[in-house]
Amino acid sequence: MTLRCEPMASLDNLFSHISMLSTTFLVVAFSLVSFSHASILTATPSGRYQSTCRRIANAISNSSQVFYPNSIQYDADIEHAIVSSSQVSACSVEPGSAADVGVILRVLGSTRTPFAVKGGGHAFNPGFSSTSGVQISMTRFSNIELNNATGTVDVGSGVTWDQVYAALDSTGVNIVGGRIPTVGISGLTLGGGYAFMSNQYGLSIDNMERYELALPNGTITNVTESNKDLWFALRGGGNNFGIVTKFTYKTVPQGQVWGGTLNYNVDQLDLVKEAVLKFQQKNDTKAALNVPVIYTPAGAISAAVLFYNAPTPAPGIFDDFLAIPSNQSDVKTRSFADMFNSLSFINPPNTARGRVNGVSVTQYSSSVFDAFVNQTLFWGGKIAALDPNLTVAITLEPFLKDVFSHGSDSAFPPDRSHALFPTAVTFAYTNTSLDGTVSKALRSYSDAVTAVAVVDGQNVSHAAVYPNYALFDTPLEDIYGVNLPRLHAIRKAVDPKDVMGLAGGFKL
Ligand SMILES: Cc1cc2nc3c(=O)[nH]c(=O)nc-3n(C[C@H](O)[C@H](O)[C@H](O)COP(=O)(O)OP(=O)(O)OC[C@H]3O[C@@H](n4cnc5c(N)ncnc54)[C@H](O)[C@@H]3O)c2cc1C
Ligand SMILES: *[C@@H]1O[C@H](CO)[C@@H](O)[C@H](O)[C@H]1NC(C)=O
Ligand SMILES: *[C@@H]1O[C@H](CO)[C@@H](O)[C@H](O)[C@H]1NC(C)=O
Ligand SMILES: *[C@@H]1O[C@H](CO)[C@@H](O)[C@H](O)[C@H]1NC(C)=O
Ligand SMILES: *[C@@H]1O[C@H](CO)[C@@H](O)[C@H](O)[C@H]1NC(C)=O
Ligand SMILES: *[C@@H]1O[C@H](CO)[C@@H](O)[C@H](O)[C@H]1NC(C)=O
Ligand SMILES: *[C@@H]1O[C@H](CO)[C@@H](O)[C@H](O)[C@H]1NC(C)=O
Ligand SMILES: *[C@@H]1O[C@H](CO)[C@@H](O)[C@H](O)[C@H]1NC(C)=O
Ligand SMILES: *[C@@H]1O[C@H](CO)[C@@H](O)[C@H](O)[C@H]1NC(C)=O
Ligand SMILES: *[C@@H]1O[C@H](CO)[C@@H](O)[C@H](O)[C@H]1NC(C)=O
Ligand SMILES: CC(=O)N[C@H]1CO[C@H](CO)[C@@H](O)[C@@H]1O
Repeated sequence: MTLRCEPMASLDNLFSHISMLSTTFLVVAFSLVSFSHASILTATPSGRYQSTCRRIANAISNSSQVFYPNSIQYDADIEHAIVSSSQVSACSVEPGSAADVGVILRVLGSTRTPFAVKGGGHAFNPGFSSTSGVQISMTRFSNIELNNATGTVDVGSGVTWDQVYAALDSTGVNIVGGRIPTVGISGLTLGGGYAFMSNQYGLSIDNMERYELALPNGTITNVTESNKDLWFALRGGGNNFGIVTKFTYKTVPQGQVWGGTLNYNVDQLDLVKEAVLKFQQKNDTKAALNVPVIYTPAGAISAAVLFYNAPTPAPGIFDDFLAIPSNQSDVKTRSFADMFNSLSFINPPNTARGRVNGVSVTQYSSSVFDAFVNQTLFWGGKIAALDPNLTVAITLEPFLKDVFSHGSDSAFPPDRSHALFPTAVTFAYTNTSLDGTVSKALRSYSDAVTAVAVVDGQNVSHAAVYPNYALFDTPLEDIYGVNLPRLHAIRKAVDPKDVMGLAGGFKL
């Protein structure tokens, strides 16, 4: 059965959403209009890689195409979720077959041309899926195919999670993946994949059947559990081992869910903290909780995204959150796709610049919660003085202690014996001179919270940072830990000419 992809409607964003509800906090008046990044970026394309572009155009089949600046396709291909992740490339290419991805990799490798691979384009780190060389966009890999007999879904690597959930809506099954619309399946799955259903089934990488992969030398192969090394490496190892053209996920049963968002005002933070502390004592695999905390000049405001994987939650599980006075609630029984689509407001507008870092802790204790709030207010205040458009938004995401017990050894996480709460800290801003300042702030933020967690007794001074949240200069040891030597060895064997080293990312 082939399912149709539904395009997403244009998105609201978290901060304007909350502002609409509580007009006192109109601190973040982001425009909701989306722009093509080509019209924002000022650089002109380098002439340097034009011969590579032409060689690719001559080598690919008619299912694929090369595009140049001043075309609609080129603009779409270099576009990212935030503007600081977009770059002016010499050309873009939209491969239409796995074989052509192999052809393209061979040309790029033999000419040593810098390139980038873009799935959903949600990387916040500059250069991770953008380049001044050849921009590859996987957009033509758009198929979503459910095979209910084998309990698997094939998903093309250009697909985004909203398209997946729309296609699987009312099929009675689902796959374990992203929580926010427009994020790509590719980057999320290659880095790990924290999901609403992770307490029940693990990460996205714990629910894989197969990868169709264009190896760095251009050969197309299927990677399954029987390929010991690549199976290990692809689950968390990012874009180091080739370009994935198709992900085959195992399905899980899916009925109606219960959930939605509660928005709280400034003065409710103590109650939110108490509720978070109590929630972490519970042990229900069907329950998931995300708590955004957002900087405003008047203090930190918070929200609670509640999720229960059944039409009715277990008695009492979310009562503490429901009891806190809230300005708005859309918590109800609904389809999974409807719950998911209601969270599109968490995306920053695509005109913003942005940086994210992950802070891994094993518990949101009282002092760790306070440290997150303090750092959010401290850096929010400092940087808002340089950019009134700043938003600082973090998301607390507690999981059960055994969240990593649902899968086998993988590149990430390096230690599956206990949970790490990955905690995304996001800065979105428009002042173009602040990139370095914000990166420094994020490092300092992370160090400060980690120090408090260590004092709290948490063994996190070298806890693995989630690769999909980690700031670009995070040392590889702090992501892959004890797995690093094995990953280096696999990378050398699979990519002796370091072709994937021509693309940005956490490079092994
Ligand atoms: C609003 C928001 C919500 C998020 N929610 C979640 C969440 O719920 N759970 C979670 O775990 N993470 C989440 N993330 C983090 C997310 O997993 C990463 O941003 C991820 O990198 C996005 O994947 P992408 O395909 O959209 O990004 P891209 O920028 O396209 O790619 C990211 C990386 O993957 C590489 N890549 C992309 N496609 C391929 C391919 N086909 N083959 C090889 N390499 C490839 C790129 O080269 C790049 O290095 C969220 C991020 C944002 C911004
Ligand atoms: C693409 O090429 C194939 C042969 O390789 C041909 O059969 C097909 O008609 C071509 N399609 C288009 C749109 O040109
Ligand atoms: C797929 O299988 C599940 C049981 O595993 C069933 O509930 C569902 O109705 C099936 N869906 C379709 C579209 O056949
Ligand atoms: C990968 O596996 C699928 C499904 O079994 C098969 O159709 C495809 O031909 C395989 N591809 C390669 C390159 O072996
Ligand atoms: C959680 O519940 C499961 C059984 O449902 C049990 O095996 C596990 O030990 C419990 N964990 C904690 C921390 O209570
Ligand atoms: C808040 O953060 C600042 C900056 O890191 C630090 O100097 C201060 O001690 C922190 N306050 C508390 C109460 O932790
Ligand atoms: C942008 O940030 C710089 C510091 O990096 C600051 O000097 C400048 O005043 C800021 N611009 C505006 C318009 O606030
Ligand atoms: C803030 O946003 C407004 C409106 O988009 C813009 O005009 C202004 O230049 C931005 N300020 C900074 C410091 O970037
Ligand atoms: C602490 O964490 C490190 C990984 O960061 C691990 O190697 C070590 O075994 C842990 N120590 C204890 C006592 O759990
Ligand atoms: C390509 O790389 C794979 C994996 O290392 C290897 O098995 C294969 O022989 C290589 N193919 C060619 C043509 O070199
Ligand atoms: C319950 C609650 O927090 N209500 C707030 C909703 O927003 C308005 C406007 O900001 C506040 O005045 C209320 O206190």
